Amino acid sequence: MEEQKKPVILSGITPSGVLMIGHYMGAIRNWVALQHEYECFFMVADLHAITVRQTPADLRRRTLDIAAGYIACGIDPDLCTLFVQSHVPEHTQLTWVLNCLTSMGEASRMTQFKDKSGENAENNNVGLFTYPVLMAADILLYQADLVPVGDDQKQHLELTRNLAERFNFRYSPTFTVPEPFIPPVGARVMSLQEPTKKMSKSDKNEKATLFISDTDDAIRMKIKRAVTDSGTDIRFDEKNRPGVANLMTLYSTATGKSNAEIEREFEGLGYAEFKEAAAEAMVGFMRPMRERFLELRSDTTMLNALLAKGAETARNRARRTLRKVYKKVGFAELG
Ligand code: ATP
Ligand code: LTN
Repeated sequence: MEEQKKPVILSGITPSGVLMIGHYMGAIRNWVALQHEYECFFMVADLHAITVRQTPADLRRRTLDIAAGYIACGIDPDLCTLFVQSHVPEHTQLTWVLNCLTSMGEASRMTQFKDKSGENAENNNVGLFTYPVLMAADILLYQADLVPVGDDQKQHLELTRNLAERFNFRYSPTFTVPEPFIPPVGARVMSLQEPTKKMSKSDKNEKATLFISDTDDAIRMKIKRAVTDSGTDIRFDEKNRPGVANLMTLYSTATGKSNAEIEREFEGLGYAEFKEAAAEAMVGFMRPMRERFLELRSDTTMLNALLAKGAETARNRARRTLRKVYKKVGFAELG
Protein backbone atom coordinates (compact mmCIF):
# COMPACT_ATOMS: atom_id res chain seq x y z
CA MET A 1 0.00 0.00 0.00
CA GLU A 2 1.26 3.46 -0.84
CA GLU A 3 2.24 5.43 2.22
CA GLN A 4 0.09 8.50 2.80
CA LYS A 5 1.89 11.79 2.43
CA LYS A 6 2.17 13.65 5.72
CA PRO A 7 1.11 17.32 5.77
CA VAL A 8 4.07 19.72 5.84
CA ILE A 9 4.95 22.12 8.66
CA LEU A 10 7.51 24.90 8.48
CA SER A 11 8.59 27.35 11.14
CA GLY A 12 11.62 29.24 12.31
CA ILE A 13 13.15 31.54 14.89
CA THR A 14 15.41 34.50 14.17
CA PRO A 15 18.89 34.16 15.74
CA SER A 16 18.86 37.56 17.42
CA GLY A 17 19.72 35.99 20.79
CA VAL A 18 19.92 32.72 22.73
CA LEU A 19 16.82 30.53 23.04
CA MET A 20 14.80 31.21 26.15
CA ILE A 21 11.96 29.55 27.97
CA GLY A 22 9.37 31.67 26.08
CA HIS A 23 10.40 30.08 22.81
CA TYR A 24 9.99 26.67 24.33
CA MET A 25 6.57 27.36 25.81
CA GLY A 26 5.18 29.43 22.95
CA ALA A 27 6.69 27.65 19.98
CA ILE A 28 9.09 24.71 20.25
CA ARG A 29 6.90 22.71 22.63
CA ASN A 30 4.23 22.64 19.90
CA TRP A 31 6.76 21.70 17.25
CA VAL A 32 7.94 18.77 19.36
CA ALA A 33 4.36 17.56 19.69
CA LEU A 34 3.78 17.83 15.96
CA GLN A 35 6.98 16.24 14.68
CA HIS A 36 5.63 12.69 14.53
CA GLU A 37 2.49 13.47 12.58
CA TYR A 38 3.84 16.02 10.11
CA GLU A 39 6.74 16.34 7.77
CA CYS A 40 8.56 19.13 9.58
CA PHE A 41 11.02 21.79 8.41
CA PHE A 42 12.48 23.90 11.20
CA MET A 43 14.97 26.58 10.30
CA VAL A 44 17.17 29.20 11.88
CA ALA A 45 16.10 32.43 10.16
CA ASP A 46 19.50 34.10 9.84
CA LEU A 47 18.54 36.02 6.68
CA HIS A 48 15.78 37.67 8.68
CA ALA A 49 18.22 38.49 11.49
CA ILE A 50 20.24 40.97 9.42
CA THR A 51 17.22 43.28 9.02
CA VAL A 52 18.59 44.50 12.34
CA ARG A 53 22.29 45.32 12.44
CA GLN A 54 24.25 42.33 13.78
CA THR A 55 27.82 41.78 14.90
CA PRO A 56 29.04 39.04 12.48
CA ALA A 57 30.69 36.87 15.15
CA ASP A 58 27.56 37.05 17.33
CA LEU A 59 25.28 36.11 14.46
CA ARG A 60 27.46 33.11 13.63
CA ARG A 61 27.48 31.93 17.25
CA ARG A 62 23.77 32.51 17.81
CA THR A 63 22.82 30.64 14.65
CA LEU A 64 24.47 27.53 16.09
CA ASP A 65 22.99 28.31 19.53
CA ILE A 66 19.47 28.27 18.11
CA ALA A 67 20.07 25.08 16.13
CA ALA A 68 21.47 23.31 19.22
CA GLY A 69 18.63 24.80 21.27
CA TYR A 70 16.01 23.25 19.00
CA ILE A 71 17.47 19.80 19.58
CA ALA A 72 17.93 20.42 23.31
CA CYS A 73 14.23 21.30 23.53
CA GLY A 74 13.22 18.02 21.91
CA ILE A 75 13.34 18.48 18.14
CA ASP A 76 14.65 15.24 16.67
CA PRO A 77 16.90 15.88 13.64
CA ASP A 78 16.21 12.33 12.44
CA LEU A 79 12.48 13.06 12.26
CA CYS A 80 12.60 16.69 11.08
CA THR A 81 14.62 18.70 8.61
CA LEU A 82 16.62 21.13 10.69
CA PHE A 83 18.50 23.78 8.71
CA VAL A 84 19.85 27.29 8.46
CA GLN A 85 17.99 29.61 6.08
CA SER A 86 21.10 31.07 4.41
CA HIS A 87 22.29 27.55 3.52
CA VAL A 88 19.39 27.29 1.07
CA PRO A 89 19.83 30.03 -1.57
CA GLU A 90 16.36 29.33 -3.00
CA HIS A 91 14.89 31.42 -0.15
CA THR A 92 16.37 34.62 -1.53
CA GLN A 93 15.71 33.58 -5.12
CA LEU A 94 12.00 33.04 -4.53
CA THR A 95 11.82 36.25 -2.49
CA TRP A 96 12.71 38.27 -5.57
CA VAL A 97 9.90 36.75 -7.60
CA LEU A 98 7.45 37.31 -4.74
CA ASN A 99 8.68 40.89 -4.25
CA CYS A 100 7.55 41.59 -7.79
CA LEU A 101 4.11 40.26 -6.90
CA THR A 102 3.71 42.32 -3.72
CA SER A 103 2.25 45.80 -3.89
CA MET A 104 3.88 48.71 -2.04
CA GLY A 105 0.56 49.22 -0.28
CA GLU A 106 0.28 45.75 1.20
CA ALA A 107 3.92 45.68 2.33
CA SER A 108 3.47 49.12 3.93
CA ARG A 109 0.50 47.90 5.94
CA MET A 110 2.51 45.29 7.85
CA THR A 111 2.41 46.37 11.48
CA GLN A 112 5.76 44.76 12.37
CA PHE A 113 7.42 46.85 9.64
CA LYS A 114 5.74 50.00 10.89
CA ASP A 115 6.79 49.26 14.49
CA LYS A 116 10.35 48.20 13.73
CA SER A 117 11.16 50.85 11.13
CA GLY A 118 9.77 53.50 13.45
CA GLU A 119 11.96 52.38 16.36
CA ASN A 120 15.04 54.19 15.10
CA ALA A 121 15.93 55.89 11.84
CA GLU A 122 19.22 54.00 11.58
CA ASN A 123 17.34 50.74 11.22
CA ASN A 124 15.05 51.89 8.46
CA ASN A 125 16.31 49.52 5.77
CA VAL A 126 14.64 48.00 2.72
CA GLY A 127 15.21 44.49 4.12
CA LEU A 128 12.82 45.29 6.94
CA PHE A 129 10.23 46.30 4.37
CA THR A 130 10.53 43.07 2.45
CA TYR A 131 10.95 40.87 5.58
CA PRO A 132 7.39 39.42 5.29
CA VAL A 133 8.01 38.53 1.62
CA LEU A 134 11.10 36.54 2.62
CA MET A 135 8.95 34.84 5.22
CA ALA A 136 6.40 33.98 2.52
CA ALA A 137 9.21 32.47 0.42
CA ASP A 138 10.34 30.37 3.43
CA ILE A 139 6.89 28.89 3.72
CA LEU A 140 5.91 28.49 0.06
CA LEU A 141 9.17 26.84 -1.01
CA TYR A 142 8.30 23.79 1.11
CA GLN A 143 4.60 23.76 0.16
CA ALA A 144 3.81 24.02 3.88
CA ASP A 145 0.26 23.18 4.92
CA LEU A 146 0.60 24.52 8.44
CA VAL A 147 2.78 27.25 9.94
CA PRO A 148 3.04 27.45 13.73
CA VAL A 149 3.63 31.11 14.63
CA GLY A 150 2.93 33.54 17.42
CA ASP A 151 0.05 35.96 17.18
CA ASP A 152 2.42 38.76 16.09
CA GLN A 153 3.19 36.86 12.85
CA LYS A 154 -0.43 36.31 11.82
CA GLN A 155 -0.44 39.25 9.43
CA HIS A 156 2.65 37.88 7.68
CA LEU A 157 0.84 34.58 7.23
CA GLU A 158 -2.09 36.39 5.68
CA LEU A 159 0.27 38.05 3.20
CA THR A 160 1.81 34.65 2.43
CA ARG A 161 -1.63 33.23 1.67
CA ASN A 162 -2.46 36.18 -0.59
CA LEU A 163 0.81 35.84 -2.50
CA ALA A 164 0.29 32.09 -2.97
CA GLU A 165 -3.23 32.65 -4.28
CA ARG A 166 -2.09 35.49 -6.53
CA PHE A 167 0.70 33.42 -8.06
CA ASN A 168 -1.57 30.40 -8.51
CA PHE A 169 -4.20 32.58 -10.19
CA ARG A 170 -1.82 34.54 -12.42
CA TYR A 171 0.19 31.53 -13.64
CA SER A 172 -1.31 28.17 -12.62
CA PRO A 173 -1.69 26.20 -9.37
CA THR A 174 1.83 26.00 -7.91
CA PHE A 175 1.80 26.75 -4.21
CA THR A 176 -0.05 25.19 -1.29
CA VAL A 177 -1.96 27.94 0.51
CA PRO A 178 -0.81 27.56 4.14
CA GLU A 179 -2.87 27.79 7.32
CA PRO A 180 -1.54 29.48 10.45
CA PHE A 181 -1.32 27.42 13.63
CA ILE A 182 -1.52 29.87 16.51
CA PRO A 183 -0.84 28.40 19.96
CA PRO A 184 -3.63 28.85 22.55
CA VAL A 185 -3.45 31.86 24.84
CA GLY A 186 -1.61 31.16 28.05
CA ALA A 187 1.40 29.93 26.07
CA ARG A 188 2.84 33.41 26.33
CA VAL A 189 5.60 33.89 28.91
CA MET A 190 6.06 37.40 30.28
CA SER A 191 9.20 39.25 31.30
CA LEU A 192 10.31 38.47 34.86
CA GLN A 193 11.07 42.16 35.37
CA GLU A 194 8.11 43.78 33.61
CA PRO A 195 5.35 41.17 33.61
CA THR A 196 3.10 43.13 31.27
CA LYS A 197 5.70 42.79 28.50
CA LYS A 198 6.50 39.47 26.80
CA MET A 199 9.72 37.71 27.71
CA SER A 200 12.20 38.34 24.90
CA LYS A 201 15.61 36.95 23.94
CA SER A 202 16.78 40.47 23.14
CA ASP A 203 15.72 42.15 26.38
CA LYS A 204 18.48 44.48 27.62
CA ASN A 205 17.84 43.37 31.20
CA GLU A 206 19.19 39.80 31.50
CA LYS A 207 17.19 39.23 34.71
CA ALA A 208 13.98 39.46 32.67
CA THR A 209 14.61 36.30 30.67
CA LEU A 210 15.27 32.62 31.46
CA PHE A 211 17.73 31.42 28.80
CA ILE A 212 18.17 27.73 28.15
CA SER A 213 21.88 28.15 28.88
CA ASP A 214 21.25 29.60 32.36
CA THR A 215 22.90 27.85 35.32
CA ASP A 216 20.83 26.51 38.23
CA ASP A 217 21.88 29.51 40.33
CA ALA A 218 20.98 32.00 37.60
CA ILE A 219 17.51 30.44 37.29
CA ARG A 220 17.01 30.57 41.09
CA MET A 221 18.20 34.18 41.26
CA LYS A 222 15.99 35.34 38.36
CA ILE A 223 12.86 33.71 39.76
CA LYS A 224 13.45 34.91 43.29
CA ARG A 225 14.00 38.47 42.07
CA ALA A 226 11.08 38.34 39.65
CA VAL A 227 8.82 41.36 39.98
CA THR A 228 5.56 40.37 41.63
CA ASP A 229 2.56 42.40 42.57
CA SER A 230 1.35 43.97 45.76
CA GLY A 231 -0.92 41.06 46.76
CA THR A 232 0.08 38.36 49.23
CA ASP A 233 -1.79 35.20 48.29
CA ILE A 234 -1.13 32.91 45.33
CA ARG A 235 -4.00 33.40 42.90
CA PHE A 236 -4.10 33.28 39.10
CA ASP A 237 -5.19 36.72 37.91
CA GLU A 238 -3.37 37.73 34.72
CA LYS A 239 -4.95 41.16 34.62
CA ASN A 240 -4.37 42.39 38.16
CA ARG A 241 -1.51 40.10 39.20
CA PRO A 242 0.52 39.51 36.03
CA GLY A 243 3.77 38.79 37.91
CA VAL A 244 2.42 35.92 39.99
CA ALA A 245 0.30 34.63 37.09
CA ASN A 246 3.44 34.41 34.96
CA LEU A 247 5.33 32.44 37.61
CA MET A 248 2.30 30.18 37.96
CA THR A 249 2.39 29.51 34.20
CA LEU A 250 6.05 28.51 34.48
CA TYR A 251 5.44 26.38 37.57
CA SER A 252 2.51 24.72 35.88
CA THR A 253 4.59 23.79 32.83
CA ALA A 254 7.38 22.39 34.96
CA THR A 255 5.12 20.35 37.27
CA GLY A 256 2.07 19.60 35.13
CA LYS A 257 -0.16 21.02 37.89
CA SER A 258 -3.19 23.14 37.00
CA ASN A 259 -3.63 26.69 38.30
CA ALA A 260 -6.35 25.50 40.68
CA GLU A 261 -4.02 22.83 42.08
CA ILE A 262 -1.28 25.41 42.53
CA GLU A 263 -3.63 27.78 44.34
CA ARG A 264 -4.59 24.94 46.70
CA GLU A 265 -0.97 23.93 47.24
CA PHE A 266 -0.01 27.43 48.37
CA GLU A 267 -3.11 28.33 50.33
CA GLY A 268 -2.10 30.22 53.45
CA LEU A 269 1.47 30.61 52.18
CA GLY A 270 3.11 33.70 50.74
CA TYR A 271 5.12 34.79 47.70
CA ALA A 272 8.43 33.73 49.24
CA GLU A 273 7.39 30.07 49.61
CA PHE A 274 5.86 30.05 46.15
CA LYS A 275 8.92 31.58 44.52
CA GLU A 276 11.13 29.05 46.29
CA ALA A 277 9.07 26.17 44.88
CA ALA A 278 8.82 27.76 41.42
CA ALA A 279 12.59 28.28 41.32
CA GLU A 280 13.32 24.65 42.23
CA ALA A 281 10.76 23.37 39.73
CA MET A 282 12.24 25.44 36.91
CA VAL A 283 15.79 24.39 37.85
CA GLY A 284 14.73 20.74 37.54
CA PHE A 285 12.80 21.36 34.33
CA MET A 286 15.52 23.32 32.57
CA ARG A 287 18.56 21.30 33.66
CA PRO A 288 18.27 18.51 31.05
CA MET A 289 17.73 21.13 28.32
CA ARG A 290 20.84 23.05 29.35
CA GLU A 291 22.95 19.91 29.64
CA ARG A 292 21.95 18.72 26.17
CA PHE A 293 22.46 22.23 24.78
CA LEU A 294 26.00 22.48 26.20
CA GLU A 295 26.85 19.00 24.97
CA LEU A 296 25.72 19.84 21.43
CA ARG A 297 27.45 23.22 21.47
CA SER A 298 30.73 21.66 22.52
CA ASP A 299 30.89 19.65 19.30
CA THR A 300 30.65 22.08 16.38
CA THR A 301 31.79 19.44 13.89
CA MET A 302 28.84 17.22 14.77
CA LEU A 303 26.39 20.14 14.79
CA ASN A 304 27.63 21.33 11.39
CA ALA A 305 27.26 17.80 10.01
CA LEU A 306 23.64 17.75 11.17
CA LEU A 307 23.00 21.15 9.59
CA ALA A 308 24.68 20.11 6.34
CA LYS A 309 22.36 17.11 6.13
CA GLY A 310 19.36 19.35 6.88
CA ALA A 311 20.43 21.87 4.23
CA GLU A 312 20.70 19.15 1.64
CA THR A 313 17.21 17.79 2.31
CA ALA A 314 15.79 21.32 2.40
CA ARG A 315 17.52 22.28 -0.85
CA ASN A 316 16.21 19.27 -2.68
CA ARG A 317 12.68 20.28 -1.78
CA ALA A 318 13.19 24.01 -2.34
CA ARG A 319 14.85 23.47 -5.70
CA ARG A 320 11.83 21.58 -6.99
CA THR A 321 9.47 24.45 -6.17
CA LEU A 322 11.80 27.14 -7.48
CA ARG A 323 12.30 25.32 -10.75
CA LYS A 324 8.54 25.31 -11.33
CA VAL A 325 8.27 28.98 -10.41
CA TYR A 326 11.08 30.07 -12.75
CA LYS A 327 9.53 28.16 -15.60
CA LYS A 328 6.04 29.61 -15.05
CA VAL A 329 7.34 33.16 -14.71
CA GLY A 330 9.02 32.81 -18.11
CA PHE A 331 12.73 32.70 -17.30
CA ALA A 332 14.45 31.14 -20.31
CA GLU A 333 15.90 27.71 -19.68
CA LEU A 334 19.24 26.61 -21.09
CA GLY A 335 18.18 23.19 -22.14
P1 ATP B 1 13.06 39.58 19.40
O1 ATP B 1 12.79 40.12 20.77
O2 ATP B 1 14.50 39.31 19.14
O3 ATP B 1 12.38 40.36 18.29
P2 ATP B 1 11.62 37.37 20.39
O4 ATP B 1 12.54 36.91 21.45
O5 ATP B 1 10.46 38.16 20.81
O6 ATP B 1 12.42 38.15 19.30
P3 ATP B 1 10.92 35.71 18.13
O7 ATP B 1 12.20 35.21 17.59
O8 ATP B 1 10.21 36.80 17.44
O9 ATP B 1 11.12 36.07 19.66
O10 ATP B 1 9.91 34.49 18.34
C1 ATP B 1 10.05 33.20 17.82
C2 ATP B 1 8.85 32.38 18.25
O11 ATP B 1 8.78 32.25 19.67
C3 ATP B 1 7.51 32.99 17.82
O12 ATP B 1 6.64 31.96 17.42
C4 ATP B 1 7.00 33.64 19.07
O13 ATP B 1 5.61 33.72 19.16
C5 ATP B 1 7.55 32.73 20.17
N1 ATP B 1 7.80 33.52 21.36
C6 ATP B 1 8.70 34.52 21.49
N2 ATP B 1 8.65 35.06 22.73
C7 ATP B 1 7.69 34.38 23.39
C8 ATP B 1 7.16 34.46 24.72
N3 ATP B 1 7.62 35.34 25.60
N4 ATP B 1 6.19 33.61 25.07
C9 ATP B 1 5.73 32.70 24.19
N5 ATP B 1 6.17 32.58 22.94
C10 ATP B 1 7.14 33.39 22.53
N1 LTN C 1 9.39 36.06 11.45
C1 LTN C 1 9.35 34.97 12.39
C2 LTN C 1 10.46 33.98 12.14
C3 LTN C 1 10.27 33.34 10.81
C4 LTN C 1 9.27 32.39 10.46
C5 LTN C 1 9.47 32.12 9.06
C6 LTN C 1 8.23 31.78 11.16
C7 LTN C 1 11.01 33.59 9.68
N2 LTN C 1 10.54 32.85 8.66
C8 LTN C 1 8.64 31.24 8.39
C9 LTN C 1 7.41 30.91 10.45
C10 LTN C 1 7.61 30.65 9.10
C11 LTN C 1 9.40 35.53 13.81
O1 LTN C 1 9.87 36.59 14.00
N3 LTN C 1 8.94 34.80 14.77
